[in-house]
Amino acid sequence: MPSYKLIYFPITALAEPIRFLFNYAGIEFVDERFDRKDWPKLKPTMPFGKVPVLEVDGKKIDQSAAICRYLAKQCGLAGKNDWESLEIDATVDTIHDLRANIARFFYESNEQAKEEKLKAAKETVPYYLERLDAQVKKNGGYFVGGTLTWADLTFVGLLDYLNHMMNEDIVEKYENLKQLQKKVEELPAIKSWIEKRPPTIYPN
Ligand SMILES: N[C@@H](CCC(=O)N[C@@H](CS)C(=O)NCC(=O)O)C(=O)O
Repeated sequence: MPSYKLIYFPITALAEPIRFLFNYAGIEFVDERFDRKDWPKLKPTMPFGKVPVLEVDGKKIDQSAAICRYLAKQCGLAGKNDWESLEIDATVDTIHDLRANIARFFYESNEQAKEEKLKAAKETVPYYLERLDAQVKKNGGYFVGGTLTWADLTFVGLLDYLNHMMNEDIVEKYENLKQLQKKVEELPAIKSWIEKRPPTIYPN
């Protein structure tokens, strides 16, 4: 088994689906959370100046979804056939589109532009959530194939970050997504990870 070190800010966000997968798979990893003030010094040492970055036997690789897919393949969460794998990939890309829509407003520093982008997010977020909720309903309580996949772990892993940015529980009105969140958070490996993980304190 290679040695794994996951490098990220001291928050959940894009690293959390990866941490969920490591825990679900029972694979040991070093969960390295650097101090924000060290980022300018660390940034040039990352392949594309971004994190999360996974070090595999000392080799650095980035892109959170690619890392998740790699781990999912190792623990049977990547679909039963190519079609399911494609559905999972598409779902994960949609989840990241949703995240990008929210982040667009959240990280806007111009007050007026932020207001407009929030208005846009308030329309696009329900658009995505209605469809994701219907997808879960249609697929027996999971996003794909009636069984747990890394699309489910991605969604639930990102949820507290999305909630933080929207300043509300975004799945509150979506029964199927709410049930999915509950199911994932109650998986023994995920439950014990959530209990022991360091608290996320988002910067103001
Ligand atoms: N597509 C990449 C996005 C990575 C990304 O945007 N990372 C942000 C943090 S969430 C980052 O490194 N920001 C600091 C910077 O750009 O200097 C992934 O999914 O890993």
